Amino acid sequence: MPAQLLSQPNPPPDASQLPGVLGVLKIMLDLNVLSSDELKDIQDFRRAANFIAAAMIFLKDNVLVERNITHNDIKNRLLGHWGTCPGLTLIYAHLNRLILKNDLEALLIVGPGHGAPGILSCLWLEDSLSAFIPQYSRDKVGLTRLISGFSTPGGFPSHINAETPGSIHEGGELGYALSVAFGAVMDNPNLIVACVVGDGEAETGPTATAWHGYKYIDPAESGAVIPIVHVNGFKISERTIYGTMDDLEICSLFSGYGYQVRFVEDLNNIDQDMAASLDWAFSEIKKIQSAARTGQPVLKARWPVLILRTPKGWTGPKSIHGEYIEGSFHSHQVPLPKAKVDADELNALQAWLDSYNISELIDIPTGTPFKNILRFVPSTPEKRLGQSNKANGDYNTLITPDWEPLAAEKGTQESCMKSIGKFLLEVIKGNPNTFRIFSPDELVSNKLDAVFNETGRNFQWDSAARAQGGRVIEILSEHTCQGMMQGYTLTGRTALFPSYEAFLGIVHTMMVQYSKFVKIASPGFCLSSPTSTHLYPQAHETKWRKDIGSLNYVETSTWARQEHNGFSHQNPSFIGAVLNLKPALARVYLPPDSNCFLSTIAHCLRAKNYINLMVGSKQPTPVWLSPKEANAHCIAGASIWKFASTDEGINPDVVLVGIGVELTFEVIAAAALLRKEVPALRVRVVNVTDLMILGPEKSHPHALMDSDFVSIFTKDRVVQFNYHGYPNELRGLLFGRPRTDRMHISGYNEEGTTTTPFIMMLSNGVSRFDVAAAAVRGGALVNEKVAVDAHIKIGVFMHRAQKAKDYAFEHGQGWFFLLIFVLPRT
Ligand SMILES: Cc1ncc(C[n+]2csc(CCOP(=O)(O)OP(=O)(O)O)c2C)c(N)n1
Ligand SMILES: *[C@@H]1O[C@H](CO)[C@@H](O)[C@H](O)[C@H]1NC(C)=O
Ligand SMILES: *[C@@H]1O[C@H](CO)[C@@H](O)[C@H](O)[C@H]1NC(C)=O
Ligand SMILES: *[C@@H]1O[C@H](CO)[C@@H](O)[C@H](O)[C@H]1NC(C)=O
Ligand SMILES: CC(=O)N[C@H]1CO[C@H](CO)[C@@H](O)[C@@H]1O
Repeated sequence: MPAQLLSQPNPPPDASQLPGVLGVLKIMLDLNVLSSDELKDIQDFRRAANFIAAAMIFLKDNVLVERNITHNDIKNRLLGHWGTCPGLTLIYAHLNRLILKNDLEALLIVGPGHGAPGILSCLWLEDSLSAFIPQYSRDKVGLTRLISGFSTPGGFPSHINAETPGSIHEGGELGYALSVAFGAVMDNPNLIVACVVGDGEAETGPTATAWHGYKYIDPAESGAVIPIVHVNGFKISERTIYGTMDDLEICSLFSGYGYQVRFVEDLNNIDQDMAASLDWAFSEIKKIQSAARTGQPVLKARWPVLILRTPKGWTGPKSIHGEYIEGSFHSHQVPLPKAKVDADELNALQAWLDSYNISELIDIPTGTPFKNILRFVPSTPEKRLGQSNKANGDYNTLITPDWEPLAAEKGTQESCMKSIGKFLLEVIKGNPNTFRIFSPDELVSNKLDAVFNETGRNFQWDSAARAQGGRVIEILSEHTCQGMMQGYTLTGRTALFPSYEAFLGIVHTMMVQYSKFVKIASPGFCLSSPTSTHLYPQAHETKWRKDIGSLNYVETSTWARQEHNGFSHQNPSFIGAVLNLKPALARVYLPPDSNCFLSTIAHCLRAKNYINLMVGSKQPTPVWLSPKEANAHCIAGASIWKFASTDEGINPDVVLVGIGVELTFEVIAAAALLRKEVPALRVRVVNVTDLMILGPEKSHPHALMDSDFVSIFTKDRVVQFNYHGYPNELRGLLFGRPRTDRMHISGYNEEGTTTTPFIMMLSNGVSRFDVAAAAVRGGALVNEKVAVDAHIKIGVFMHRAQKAKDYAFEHGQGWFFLLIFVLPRT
């Protein structure tokens, strides 16, 4: 059956031309793209790669099958995924040809990352493993290590990860390969990223939305993705949706997404088919790119997509014990799981491995591949998929502007988001090709739109926005924003993901997967905290990976100001997600005012290899600190706010701690109330901007020494925390600090509705009245003067709270920031 080309080709490079009506046309292809020598050599490469991949799953000894295999040669635990490997080696072999032919700069992103053996075998063949990990030399010793060590302690794991040279994607949780690929090509005009999407993976929500990625790729400024859907028909044990779709269905679906679809499926001629298809895909890309690069961009350009149909577990055993293996889900993992004990399975394995005739491909005595099979391996190491600089260390240092000129005046009110919007505008000006913002349609809502003074949205299907180099991608898919940010960051650039607080949890597990990659990858961790000489467990496990920028999140539109959206928009749980990461990577900041936020974001965008979460308000809130004070405060992570404390905080009866903008505001308001109503009470107000300082000594590089902790929070006084997030998170952090029995934590308590901001504070027990009452209770334990009429004062505060509630119900509005705001000038 000849290969088919379905759906209409790209319109000629004429900006005025719209794509025609959907049609299906079949074009007979020239299936003599490869000469007979080339065909043999590319088939031999695949055959060698498939042998090595299969051997990796089974053999601990006799790895080149120099004698008949015995049960003793079989690994004790058989781990790995065979089914996807033959498809991956086919793609790899042909990408090499495409790279060599066109002198490309290319990366491969493998959605079915469980196919690690298929990729590792190709990396060994092209000698990219030993370039980073010398023990995997391209000889018998190295090959023996690779095969026998795979999936055993100390060897390569069974999923693609940061240890895999050339990889920029943690290959465990499926669904993200495509969005990562789109992020990687942005602002990399010469880069081609081939992206394999499994047909199981293609069923995921994140992949479904990522198909739209091209609508955000400007072919003049960015490179291109070649998506390859690997339709092998099965997932772990069920058929795939794509496997049951016929040509017209698949073609209609992808045409609707905006692609030109081409099937690669002629099993008798798969190499000619694949070679011709990749040539075609690349030539279509070139057409689109050269049109855009000569000032004639194609509106709604139709980019290529390949649909690769090969049997799952192709070239593996056909069947065993009466069950099909090749072409069925039985080949997904280990096709002969009892090979260690079952004679039939052992014989089947022998026959399977023999079928590759490995002695024709590798010189058995030395373990080196014969030259012909390496014909298409690029001779320049950096051109090999395993050694591209794009995957490893082309880090562009971000130029961060001074934020002090943008600072608000102490004593005024300013929105944290408006302030950092102005800062981001400067960042964009200073870094026109190495910084992007990925946002789920919330940039204006989050009050970050100052950036639009300099830049725009980069939406190629919007004729008003396209081809203008916009630095902002606004797609209403948190998954796609996250994936693009990952791809962009891991190829050496810097990105920011601002989001509503409530919805960042959508990418929780994606962020965790990414952090696993960074944990294994990053060399740059500071190993000791500034306050201790203790060394932290080394996070950096891959010595050869270089620095990358941090992943930067800004959470705003927080639960504290959801008076219009209400309960559905209240969910600070992403903080906890970041807190649970490896401490060396995780950074959570809740800057109390806009100057502190500026200082924080400037730091985060400069910092490398972290996951930074910054939480703040978009509403105008008091500016407590001058730029100089803000800097000092942010460096310290927490400090005693003398102006809000009694006697500058000396010798307190009670310590009140604010964490988060609104919650700190309530603490300061409580302190002012107490000064007036309970003058005998000695109050210390503490601001915490960096959550990580709270954890027990040595638990985190930022964690305070116990002695410093005590000097801020005292040895024995009641400490009342007013915390933005879920109280349990703070409890978890504080566990292990001296005398936690005196610490009380109020925080978001799952109470909310469409109401006033102040009622939101009241219903979660974090209002100034709650804080003031708690302060009196705590202070009464050590201060007789406070103790005598404590219950009366507490009654007054609770009464005032009720009055505030009544007022809001009567008037339909509250007085959030009206009440008291007298900032002493210092
Ligand atoms: C999000 C997610 N859900 C479930 C799994 C478990 N899982 C691992 S492999 C797999 C099937 C993958 O099928 P496909 O993408 O077609 O890959 P291939 O057939 O090429 O192995 C599943 C469901 C996973 N890794 N990630
Ligand atoms: C290896 O096994 C095959 C059958 O699988 C058998 O024909 C052959 O004789 C065996 N060779 C040796 C050296 O035992
Ligand atoms: C392996 O060698 C045998 C015997 O020479 C031959 O029949 C078979 O086709 C070869 N297999 C491959 C995949 O080249
Ligand atoms: C944006 O541009 C407008 C009009 O040119 C100007 O008034 C405003 O100050 C600018 N804002 C920033 C943050 O530069
Ligand atoms: C106003 C005030 O007290 N600010 C303090 C916040 O923390 C920093 C760092 O410790 C101090 O330098 C500031 O004085």
